[in-house]
Amino acid sequence: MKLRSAGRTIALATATVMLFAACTGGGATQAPGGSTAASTAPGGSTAAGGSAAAAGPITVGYLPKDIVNQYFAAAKTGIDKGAAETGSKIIQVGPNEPKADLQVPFIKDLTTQKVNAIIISADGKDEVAPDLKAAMAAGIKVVGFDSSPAVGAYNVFVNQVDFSGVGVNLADWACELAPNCTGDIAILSAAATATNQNAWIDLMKTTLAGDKYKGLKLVDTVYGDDKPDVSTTQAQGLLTKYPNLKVIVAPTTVGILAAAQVVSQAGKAASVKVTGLGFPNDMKKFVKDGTSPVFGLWSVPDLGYLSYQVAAKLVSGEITGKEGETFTVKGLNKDQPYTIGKDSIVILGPAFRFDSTNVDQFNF
Ligand code: RAM
Repeated sequence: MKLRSAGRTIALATATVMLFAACTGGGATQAPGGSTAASTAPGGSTAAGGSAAAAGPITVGYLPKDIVNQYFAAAKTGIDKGAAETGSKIIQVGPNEPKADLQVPFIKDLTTQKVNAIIISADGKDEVAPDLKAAMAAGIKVVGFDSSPAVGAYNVFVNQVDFSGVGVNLADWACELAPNCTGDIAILSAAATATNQNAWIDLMKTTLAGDKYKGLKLVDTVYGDDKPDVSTTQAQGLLTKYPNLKVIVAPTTVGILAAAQVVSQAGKAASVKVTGLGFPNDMKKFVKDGTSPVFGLWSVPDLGYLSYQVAAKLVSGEITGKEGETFTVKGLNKDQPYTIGKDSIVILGPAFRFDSTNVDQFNF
């Protein structure tokens, strides 16, 4: 799915902003083991076809890539909103840095705790798979979101947007920002093992092979590990190593901010542009100073809210994760049904394109 046109996006922005007003407390980072909402007996059930609101309280382990990245705090606001509707308990756990081997002990611990469901953004799809499979064997429902565990190691993966759509958008924005769609471009990614970034990058490369992009030369892909300091160093390294660089493409909210700061502070906004996936509030000033005229993202709280609802519906038995199953979530997808697709993937959609015409209308 391609990002929506500016006109359509503005209309959707209002809904997003309202959602944020309704469900965020400022997006503060949660400490490991923090919880929300009242805890009651887990394992509520509902008749098949019933809404999640009728599903009763459950206990859900929330395991983001790391607990420092504000992206996952934003997602948690949506998870908390869903939990609050049913009195469910959310147990947030996770590493201080996005490393798959550091996620494994948390999966084991949540399994021992016999939570009803785990919502995970995987730092590496294969590393976490054996323990997620063990959790599933113990009766725990596993919802991958944002960055997918390996197929077979989750019941449903909630994807923010269609992978190939993001790949096309990244290539298109680079083309739009490079003079006459020509010159050197480089990618500043998150962790090298991140399933979501790797999928987007692969599909961006496929897109770049098209005739329209023949003037663009992808000179490097570097990894900032979703850490501000590492991302900053990597962005500085790109500027030094590639004096003719025209665009840095950072498909990570941490990387795009670091790259924009580096380019802006180096006084290079006239010759090097930054694009990718970022929060409007982080990037507004870089839209204005010309460093980052266009970038995109989806509603991160909506992604969390949908992930919670999918977890609740799996626990209640309303869905099993089988391809072709449908379900609705009030307030999302214009109240129309979602359909579980191949590899048990559900796509949130749509994402937004941000530029000078609309970025000020967003507040997240
Ligand atoms: C970072 C993380 C996250 C990704 C966003 C776009 O915050 O890597 O997984 O979805 O960027």
